[in-house]
Amino acid sequence: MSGRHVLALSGGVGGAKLAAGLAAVMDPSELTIAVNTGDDFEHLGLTICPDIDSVIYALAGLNDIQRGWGVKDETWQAMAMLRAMGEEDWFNLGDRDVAMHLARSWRLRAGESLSDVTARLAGELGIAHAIVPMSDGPVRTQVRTVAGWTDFQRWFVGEQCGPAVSAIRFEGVPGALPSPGLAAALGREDLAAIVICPSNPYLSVDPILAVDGIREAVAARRVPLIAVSPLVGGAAVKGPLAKLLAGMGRAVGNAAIADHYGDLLDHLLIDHADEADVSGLQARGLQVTVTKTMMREAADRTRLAQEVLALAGA
Ligand code: FO1
Repeated sequence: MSGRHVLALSGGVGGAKLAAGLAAVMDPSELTIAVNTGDDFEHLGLTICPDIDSVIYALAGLNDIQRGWGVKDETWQAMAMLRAMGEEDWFNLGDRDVAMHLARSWRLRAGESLSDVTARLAGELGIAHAIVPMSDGPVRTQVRTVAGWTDFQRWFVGEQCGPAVSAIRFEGVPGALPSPGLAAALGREDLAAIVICPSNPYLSVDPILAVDGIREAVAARRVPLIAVSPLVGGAAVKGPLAKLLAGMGRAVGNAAIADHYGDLLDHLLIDHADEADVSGLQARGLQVTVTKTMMREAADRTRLAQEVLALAGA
């Protein structure tokens, strides 16, 4: 492999961990992290971009590991005050975290693009690597439950993923162009690999692939597409993936992940706990690496990143 650049596609928490691992072992010139913005929404007049925030906080070393989202050493005075004033309190904005949403929102309102705002805020927090939104246009994930179509965060946080999901759609596509950073990374002569971080295929990666031209560009690539499975031991590490699969009548296993990505996928990294999946995955022509995919410590993230890069030849 002659290329050196890696394009990583990431959702929130799990994806952000591998993205942080890649950033820890790669020069900023070698990595583009394109992030799902389907989870974004407007709340209390602020534009919240949860997956961009998760990636920025993870790379800046500011992420709260226990909670899984938001900033560490957080306090909640603003929420308490909002509650006292009878404002909506189903979505928690910490005192430190709210600064991110304030800074992003006024800059967007002043006419800056989401790409520019993201690059600026990440840079100010000391991040040298490129974190780019999948698109500068609004794309909003919605889920269909018995109650009808619901905005993603309303279901995910407001309803704690309770109601079963029968369909998912991404409002704004077609019509949302890839961000300049994502388009540039896909077009690079020195692209070595596309890496799908361990994020939810349906809720975090599909929105990225749904952006105008991205699925086609990824399908037409001349480089390997390497995914890290978001499943460990036949269960989702975090989030509603297992519930979504069950709702589709699918067993919670790597076969479902492989089926979902189909021909796009060349190589799947799975956890030791799922070793039994290897022969079935190989039988469908996939290359499979069995490793430790659970990332509890910084050392886990960098080791997994190194393994992915070795497979990419980058
Ligand atoms: N997740 C929660 O479960 N509860 C919250 O109150 C919450 C607030 C929140 C605020 C800012 C932010 O950037 C993320 C936040 N998240 C919260 C996480 C987020 O809803 C999800 O983890 C992602 O959208 C899924 O990737």
